Amino acid sequence: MLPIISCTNSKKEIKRTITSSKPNIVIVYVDDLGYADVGSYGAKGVETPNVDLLAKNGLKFTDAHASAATCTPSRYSLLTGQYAFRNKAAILPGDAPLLIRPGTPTLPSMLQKAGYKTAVVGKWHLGLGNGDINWNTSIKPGPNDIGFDYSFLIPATGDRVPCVYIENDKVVGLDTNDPITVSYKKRIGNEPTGILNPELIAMKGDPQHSQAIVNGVSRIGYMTGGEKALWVDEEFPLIMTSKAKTFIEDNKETPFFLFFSFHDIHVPRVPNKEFVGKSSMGPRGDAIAQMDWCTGELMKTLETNGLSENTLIIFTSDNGPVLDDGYADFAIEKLGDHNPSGPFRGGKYSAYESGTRVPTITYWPGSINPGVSDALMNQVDIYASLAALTNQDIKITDAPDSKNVLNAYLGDTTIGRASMLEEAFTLSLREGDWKYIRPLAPEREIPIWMANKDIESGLMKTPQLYDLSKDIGERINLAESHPELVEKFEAKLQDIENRSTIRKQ
Ligand code: NG6
Ligand code: CA
Repeated sequence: MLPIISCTNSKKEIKRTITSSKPNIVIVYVDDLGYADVGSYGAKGVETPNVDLLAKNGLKFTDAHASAATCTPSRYSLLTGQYAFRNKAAILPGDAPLLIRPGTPTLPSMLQKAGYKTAVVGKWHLGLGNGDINWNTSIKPGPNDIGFDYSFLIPATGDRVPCVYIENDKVVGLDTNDPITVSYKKRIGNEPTGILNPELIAMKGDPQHSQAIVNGVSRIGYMTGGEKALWVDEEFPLIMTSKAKTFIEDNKETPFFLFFSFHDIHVPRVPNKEFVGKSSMGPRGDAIAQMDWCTGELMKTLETNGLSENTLIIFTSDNGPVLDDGYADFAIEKLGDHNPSGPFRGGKYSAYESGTRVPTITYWPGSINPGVSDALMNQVDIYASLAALTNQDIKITDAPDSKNVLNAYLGDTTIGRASMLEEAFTLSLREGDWKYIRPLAPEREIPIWMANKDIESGLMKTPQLYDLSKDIGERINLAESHPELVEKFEAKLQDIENRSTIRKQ
């Protein structure tokens, strides 16, 4: 039975049947893409025709959030339906153990039960193995042990070693006579580093990004060996789209779920020569153009295989925008009049809205009506919403923070969440248009590298309270004039932390 979606909103009653309860599902997950970094959300200085087409013919959200202002926590929430603080998820080094332990209910394992073939292609950054990884054997557990049938990974981030691809648990192209060793603690081997040999690198890194040099770019962490397996950053768009294409074509007869997880527009921004100069903003803008091209290639693959009308695409980002994130790539100098955060304050890392409020589009021709939705949305809900779409019962202990807001994703209601958490280096609560930012614990300080980079962290030693209905830019702190609201919202945050307000079934 196909679900009948019916709802009333202030404008009109919509009653219709979606075309399938088992559509293919593609999550296009861009890295560090800010709210206004694509044309349809207000970008200047770069064109994004493919993403704009998704927005024009799909549903464009204005208040949709990654669950955190950095990558690992957001991905953790997306894949587990749990807020990341429950597992103390924070940005991981490249040799961290797998954060989502085998046996944990996950979005892909839920979809496997629903009969889907599942894949992740692209950036992972959720750890691998059990600690003390041997990169020269099968690296387990990994994504294939928590619900993915196929995986092709950048294991951590583009700026962290090891700079090799991992396909289904194995380093691609590894010569066993040239084994890989990785260290995040001390220099290993005698290879040059960014600090010792600045003459070898074109794009200067900050001290953290000045360790191993791979493909002329210095990275975080040290590695030796694996010469033949090392990636070439400029090839990312071609390799990733080709892996995604193959997965789609191989599985077009069964429902499939593809988590297409971009490296772009994270640092180091080293776009393919086809995209160099495509924007007026230097590498950061060119990386946006490259991301748009890859998105277009994905859409083309679906079209040529006759899958467009039977595929739900969710396009979004893992956190807000950042300009200087470790390399001298002129992101600040060449910005022109582009504003990556749009009307919102802050950016990546920040507790202000731009930390988590990201461009989000759902696209499913024939099943989602084009439009704009102001519903309050959070990626932690994708799990329960897709479970509802695919008729999967999920236990109360599975995905405990995830709510079924499928009707909002499909555009049948403009009601999303009433309240939700935003995770940064502190926790914030959105309650409708109110935003409460918890003060930083007395013993904690704003990380020095953040302060040095002029990042508006949103961290303060005193509470902050904003009324976004009148103050979208979070400039007028109402905490002192509304102590009763501060108290109420702090109590609610603690309630969520103590799990007493998790999904009821
Ligand atoms: C930070 C890195 C930053 C980036 C980030 C992870 C420093 C000073 N900064 O620690 O460059 O790699 O981690 O980004 O090392 S994320 O999008 O994967 O969360
Ligand atoms: Ca990110």
